[in-house]
Amino acid sequence: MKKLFLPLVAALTFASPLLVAADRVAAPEGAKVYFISPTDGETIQGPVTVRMGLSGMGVAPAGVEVDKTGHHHLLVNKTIEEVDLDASLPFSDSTRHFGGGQTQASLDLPAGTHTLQLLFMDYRHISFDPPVASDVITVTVE
Ligand SMILES: [Cu+2]
Repeated sequence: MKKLFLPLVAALTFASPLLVAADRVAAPEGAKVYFISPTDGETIQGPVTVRMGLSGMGVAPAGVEVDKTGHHHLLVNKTIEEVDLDASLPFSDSTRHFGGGQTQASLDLPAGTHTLQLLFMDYRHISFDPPVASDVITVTVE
């Protein structure tokens, strides 16, 4: 057991991050993701309608591997600097996936000021290289 276990741990510890990092798919040149709505600084009443724009790439559902496609992710009160871009993005209220290929969503946010950022990722929920991410916008929900 010991003989088998130690090399396995060593392999996972040292090899795994390198393999994942090397595995990031290159983003097509000029690929862009951006908010159609809301706009930066907007004040909103009720649910926030998020319309996600994309150019230079196409949308495909999660799990479907097609060249130059991926699906939208929305970071709520979080930015890509706080995300491990080499790993599959976790599913949470602050890291939302639109794995069905949605380009629009209705978001219930508590009253107050929130930041939003779009991050377009591949069929495995892993970032492209360089990341295809929008500007960070700030919205106020009344
Ligand atoms: Cu995803």
